[in-house]
Amino acid sequence: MPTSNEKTVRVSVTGASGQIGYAILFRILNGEVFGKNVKIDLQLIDINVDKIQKALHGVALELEDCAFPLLNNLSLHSDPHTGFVDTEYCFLIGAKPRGPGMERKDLLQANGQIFKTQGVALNEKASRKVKVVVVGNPANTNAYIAMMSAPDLSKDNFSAMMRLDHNRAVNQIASQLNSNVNRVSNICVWGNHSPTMVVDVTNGLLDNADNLKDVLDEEWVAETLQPTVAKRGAKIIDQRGLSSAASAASAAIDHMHDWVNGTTWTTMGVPSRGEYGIPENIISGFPVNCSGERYSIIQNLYINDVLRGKIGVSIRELQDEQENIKSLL
Ligand code: NAX
Repeated sequence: MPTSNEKTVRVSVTGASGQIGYAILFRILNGEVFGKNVKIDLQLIDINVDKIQKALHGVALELEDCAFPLLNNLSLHSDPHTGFVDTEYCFLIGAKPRGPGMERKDLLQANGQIFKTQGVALNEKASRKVKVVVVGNPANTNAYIAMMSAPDLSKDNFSAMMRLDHNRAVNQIASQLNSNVNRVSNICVWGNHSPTMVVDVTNGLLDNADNLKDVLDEEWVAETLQPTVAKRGAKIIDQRGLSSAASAASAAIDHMHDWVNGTTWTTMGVPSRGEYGIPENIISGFPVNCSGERYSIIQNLYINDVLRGKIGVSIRELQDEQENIKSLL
């Protein structure tokens, strides 16, 4: 029997009938983001194409068949203006895949239009405290477009998912040290969610005590860790024949969970206010702490010249992406 102080949150997920959608929805309703006592109004959005909407209905039937006690209400949408009504937590996963012969700039344009429409819809319909994580690629620039298209919402409401890169790096470090992932902390990933992203272990710790710099071989970090993380997505496509889905869903859950529940030292793609010389409004991976449902960029970290140069390359890539979609804004 519901009690009067039972909490309900409103959550929207785009691309809900895609592969990441299929991997994330069941975990959200199992309480893995908001906790086991928080009920969920779930608003699923996918495009207005018969086959896709039919698939979305199929997913909804399965969600119902799980008899999740936390599912308060389920609604299906093809229009973000209805799917984002009063939404408080928003997973923007849906995006167009890169088609044959399509260049990155064509993908930027095609997806830019989607994220512009969604930003406008969030501006009009979402809760003023909505937390948005953009997963659909190119995630950082899509998040930028959504943020710039929602001038009545705070820029703090928008983020891009860099957590898969972060989790991949943590796993590689832990396995190199023959340790559990829980023993590795204080690492981050700077820049774009693309092969230019930069893994930074400068402040990393093992067991909250030993500096990772002292226990990891510097050459391994530069020559193995960085390229392994950068090429991991391509390797998964090569082996599985499909892009990362369950691991991407897991990272999106970690991202939103930590934003909502608090954490120390993780990576989020968030808009720069000029931190570390990164130009304002560039959505870059930054090391953050989260508390009270807010993130804060960790300040005053030492970055050596080599890392600074690599981060610069990734930031320039983001600036080029912004230049490419300028006409949309
Ligand atoms: P799928 O192609 O399986 O699913 C995408 C879904 O989005 C489809 O159902 C499609 O109809 C829907 N969609 C397209 N346009 C939409 C719109 N305007 N509104 C609502 N829904 C729309 O892709 P999936 O494997 O689920 O990947 C989704 C996105 O995540 C892709 O852009 C992918 O590149 C990106 N990824 C991002 C990652 C990250 O770390 N940031 C990692 C994993 C993944 O590659």
